[in-house]
Amino acid sequence: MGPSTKPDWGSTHDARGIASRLSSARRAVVVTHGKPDGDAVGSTLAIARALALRGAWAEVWYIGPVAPWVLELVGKVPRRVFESGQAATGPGASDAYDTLVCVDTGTWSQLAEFKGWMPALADRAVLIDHHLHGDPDVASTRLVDTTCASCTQVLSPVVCDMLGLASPADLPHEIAEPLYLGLATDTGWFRYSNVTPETMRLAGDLLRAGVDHTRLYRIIEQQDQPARWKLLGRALSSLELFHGGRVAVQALRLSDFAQTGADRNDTTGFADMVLAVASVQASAVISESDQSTPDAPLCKISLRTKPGPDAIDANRVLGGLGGGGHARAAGAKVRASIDETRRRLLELLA
Ligand SMILES: [Mn+2]
Repeated sequence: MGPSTKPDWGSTHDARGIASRLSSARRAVVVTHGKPDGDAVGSTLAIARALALRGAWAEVWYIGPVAPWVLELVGKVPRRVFESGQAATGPGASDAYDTLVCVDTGTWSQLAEFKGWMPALADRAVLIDHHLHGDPDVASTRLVDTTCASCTQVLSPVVCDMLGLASPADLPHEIAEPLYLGLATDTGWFRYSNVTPETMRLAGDLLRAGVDHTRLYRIIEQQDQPARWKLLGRALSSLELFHGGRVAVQALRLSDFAQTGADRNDTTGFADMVLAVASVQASAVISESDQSTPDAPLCKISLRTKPGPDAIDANRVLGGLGGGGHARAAGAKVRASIDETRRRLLELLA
């Protein structure tokens, strides 16, 4: 992921243009991808609070499940949480909202629950993202910067402009905190290859604005239940190396989840951990979906790859299975058994 990487669904506005558009909002609904992560939550909260400071009514609509820490950070921001996989009711083309803001995604596949009503608001939709791929018809007004490590990094000049501030260091704490949250989590707490001088400068400015980074780390990273670590034990026991040790695959069956009491979200980070093995260039976790049946098997792949001269493009590899994401982190869903999914993945990585 080099700084010259151009998104395939471009920006229509710059940060200033987006800020001026958002500054005229009166009633806004803010959405993001399902199972919102730190960047999705950080982006929604930062923009909702900036809109509120500008005198607008802004509410955040999440597609669950939401992790327990989410509600701790949401505070007083009005929010609704919809169930994953079920159409979420919305305002349609009504005048209830003059602005729709979509952050940290721009693909219909990640917004499926909202698809019944979102297209009717496309002409008053503002999209802010840092992903390489998206559907241009999600929003007519877009700011997409793939050189940014997080969506909150794309957002930070926008909220500064909305509030008339010269530097993120001047932001109120309630906005600096969610911006830092997105930056820290999407960079693996500033370890991933997407970290740039601009990332670190922004992090410094947000600390100057009063962010308590040790509090955020505790809230996000030190909340595991024992079941997750039991599941990790299963995942590591399943670890196999292929292609001369370059490719690592862990596999989790439905029974692993059932017997440990862990849930789907508990696999977060498992693929990354195995990149610690010297020979491994690509690390995958294949997990059987809870919608999988013997007749219609369904598996989820999560792929992480190491940066460097021999870097494998995870987005390109999983594109071959109908998935995608970033160069170093991507995902896919495959209608096949674990064994067949592994076979197809290894073929693409050969
Ligand atoms: Mn993100």
